[in-house]
Amino acid sequence: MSTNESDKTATLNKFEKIKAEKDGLAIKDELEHFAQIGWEAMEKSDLEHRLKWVGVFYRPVTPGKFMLRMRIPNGILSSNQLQVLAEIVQRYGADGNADITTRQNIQLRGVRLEDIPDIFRRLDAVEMTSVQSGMDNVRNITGSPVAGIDGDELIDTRELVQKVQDMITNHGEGNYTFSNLPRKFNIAIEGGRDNSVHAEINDIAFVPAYKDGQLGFNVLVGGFFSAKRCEAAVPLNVWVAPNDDVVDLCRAILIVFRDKGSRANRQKSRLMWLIDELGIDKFRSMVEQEFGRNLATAAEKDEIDWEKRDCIGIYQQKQPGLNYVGLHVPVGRLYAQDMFDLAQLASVYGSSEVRLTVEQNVIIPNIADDNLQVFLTEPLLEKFSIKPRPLERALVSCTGSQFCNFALVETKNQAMAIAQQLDAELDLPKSVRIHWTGCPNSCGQPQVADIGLMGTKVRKDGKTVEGVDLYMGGKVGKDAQLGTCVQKGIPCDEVNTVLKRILIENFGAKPSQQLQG
Ligand code: SRM
Ligand code: SF4
Repeated sequence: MSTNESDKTATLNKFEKIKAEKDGLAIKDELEHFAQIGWEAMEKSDLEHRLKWVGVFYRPVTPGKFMLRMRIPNGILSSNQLQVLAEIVQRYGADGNADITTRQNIQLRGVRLEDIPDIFRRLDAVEMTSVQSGMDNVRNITGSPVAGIDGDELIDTRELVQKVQDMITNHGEGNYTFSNLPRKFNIAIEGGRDNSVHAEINDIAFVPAYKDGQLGFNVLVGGFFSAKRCEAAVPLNVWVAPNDDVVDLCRAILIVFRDKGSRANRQKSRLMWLIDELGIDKFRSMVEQEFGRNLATAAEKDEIDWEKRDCIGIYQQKQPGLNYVGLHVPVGRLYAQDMFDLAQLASVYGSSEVRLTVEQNVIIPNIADDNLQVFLTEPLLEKFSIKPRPLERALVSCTGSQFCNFALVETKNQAMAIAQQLDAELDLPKSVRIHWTGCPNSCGQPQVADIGLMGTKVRKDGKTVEGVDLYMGGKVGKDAQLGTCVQKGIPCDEVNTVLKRILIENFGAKPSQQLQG
């Protein structure tokens, strides 16, 4: 080893050393063996880290019951695929459930390691994969949840998202070219003007824009949240046509990140840190070199003003006579029976397709006008409403302490209980987006919410109790901006009172007529 190389190795962080010893993806050939020896006999670095390269997450909170993070490109899956996921969680009885994630994805819970080879065979049979969904890989790629069915859409993102995923994962087989990035990486492709994917919080975001009359994408780079720093993505000053150039540009950016990104301090390894180090112009020219041809400069920003939509409720599609219906799934939590029911509803009334949103909800597309009224009488719609109350409607929550060992607070149950109570106590002119996140990692994206709540520990009456830091001012869609922390350390048992005051003072809430009467 040369001096330079040994210097480089000396500065590698713990995770880089683990990856240097054995690429995380190599684990995919050892799964049968692990299933036989059991998780207790596995080497720690394989158990706690490398399994994440195939989407299998060891949960210290529930040892032996693993989480399986899928890849669901553009958040679209067939009834058949959803049914297979339902069968997997059903097998685990009370331990089995699933969460729709803030990346339009699904995570399964309760999974046993000994079942993984069988589960992977079943996923393979329905063309699903969980490969490279954790650790230093590209996460689920998000796209417009109403791609191909929205009358106002600009670009149908479905095929592009799939192609980018196929390039990165080698069609779901796993791809060593991108299995050792310096850090996690997020890609989003927006197809409308309402920024349904929160473009600006992704490492690469494609945002529709006209250049010389042609529709394509402006490209933003470097958006991310971390405990140390949160940044909105910045313009790369690039416009690409909505074709394979999107795939090639992702490849080029990933290669520059892979080869030049910092592997020393893990808190400073996301793409934005590299952009800072190089400057955006140098970064752009390195990407262009890797891209192999000239990149067009960005198009003028499109000035059409659209409000962010949540897609809950009934909407006519661009296809005459067809509708999509958005169902509210409280904090994204699904049980096996819910998944079977959703799959069945989509088959009976729609086109056997189910879609997910980054707000952790579900859309069933392609319901004919004639079937709509009967569909609306289905019992599942009592649980997954098309008309939730204003606070429940826009509630988002990360996993929290029920399953996540980083969590400083319980999130999902608490978020629901408080939203339901405030919905009962207040009349709101419109829904207010409240996002809960259990720790500063910000998986629940409190910085994009009207009101964000980030878990923390607080001293109250001489005791350490669960609390939150309060974020406000997050704006999505046009003129998106990140919210900032406005109040620190609110004990959880005081959150209700604090939110009530804010909702009345800032969001036009009034004490409920029913309560007054
Ligand atoms: Fe996240 C780590 C859950 C979206 C930032 N995230 C984790 C882990 C894997 C930590 C762990 O091992 O326990 C959590 C798994 C808990 C569990 O059992 O579910 C976890 N993150 C989630 C999910 C499930 C939250 C949710 O309830 O929806 C989301 C899964 C998305 C997916 O399908 O892939 C999720 N995480 C996000 C987002 C939001 C987004 O992508 O829009 C962010 C902020 C955006 C970003 O990454 O820039 C996010 N997660 C993090 C971070 C901080 C990253 C950093 O650069 O420091 C960590 C910790 C880390 O990577 O070191 C983390
Ligand atoms: Fe876990 Fe923290 Fe992410 Fe919530 S924000 S899922 S508590 S890592």
